[in-house]
Amino acid sequence: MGLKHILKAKHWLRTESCSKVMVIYRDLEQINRNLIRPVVTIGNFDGVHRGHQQLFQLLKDRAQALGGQAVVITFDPHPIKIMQPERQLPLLTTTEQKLRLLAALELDVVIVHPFSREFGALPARDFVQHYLVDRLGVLEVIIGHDYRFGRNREGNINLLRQLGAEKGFRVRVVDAIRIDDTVVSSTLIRQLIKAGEVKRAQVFLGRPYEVTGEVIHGYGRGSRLLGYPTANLKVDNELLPATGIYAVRATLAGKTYDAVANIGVCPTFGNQELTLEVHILDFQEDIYGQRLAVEFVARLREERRFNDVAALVAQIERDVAAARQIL
Ligand code: RBF
Ligand code: MG
Repeated sequence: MGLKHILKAKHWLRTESCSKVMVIYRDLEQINRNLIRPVVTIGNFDGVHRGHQQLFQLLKDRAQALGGQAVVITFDPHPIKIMQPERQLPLLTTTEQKLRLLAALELDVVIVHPFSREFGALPARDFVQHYLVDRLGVLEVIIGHDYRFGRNREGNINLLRQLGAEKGFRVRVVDAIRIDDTVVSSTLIRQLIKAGEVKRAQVFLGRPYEVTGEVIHGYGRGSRLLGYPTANLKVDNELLPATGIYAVRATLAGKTYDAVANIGVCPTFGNQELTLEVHILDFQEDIYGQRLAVEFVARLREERRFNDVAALVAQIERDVAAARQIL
């Protein structure tokens, strides 16, 4: 099921294990006291990294303790894209990836609210009253220590606690987590991916960085000239790792394969545009038009210009051997 479809209205996304179904709402206005004793968190959760994962675990624990539902409110587009469009903020996850990750974590309800200038201008108090209290009937809010909300980012933990005392919900604040003495943040992970440090990024993400896309027609040199056919991707994500050659895992129609990927301009041939190409090991099928997910496991080397095709082919052979070792 494609996400455009998922996002149209209320929908259900099954978790990997199929034991549980997560309900997705497309708008806070769709909620009208229909949630069960909701324990709620609010945020962008770009990357659904290990800090977010820990917060979601607490959310689930509290929901279970209170006999209620674990509810995530998030936004699409990301508020920064609307409020500060001049700021470059390549996101780690598409909304579809975010929803799949949240479903895999077995959350009960996700509300993906469409963020607009109008919504961003809502006073923090009104957001709490109209949505959290009136529509959701929130029991408890769990929130990151630095979370800000409402007009001019005026809402913070203190205001939320104060409103909670007035209106009868509890507030729990979660601190950033540290791994290897480093505070886990989406910003840090973006920097690592940009630098090609996919292994380090994986430590903070809790899984390899993944991009998705559709297989489109490339130059056709891969199979004809080199004997290494590549699937060229029309990438959904805003952020690609640094140019270079990577050992990756490619998932196609639910099946995962070892593969090598090249991100770059193919200086040997001088392409006009940056491409992501994936050569799936021991695989010959025609997959044009299909969707592919690519997980970056390790960076093998820089992209280089070779003087002749034979030298490039010899190097690709070594890349494939290196990828087999790693994967
Ligand atoms: N092209 C380059 O110009 N320089 C490279 O270093 C390079 N490394 C590659 C490594 C692998 C594992 C693969 C699959 C491709 C690589 N290519 C490289 C891209 C190659 O030129 C491209 O697949 C064909 O031109 C078809 O588009
Ligand atoms: Mg190709």
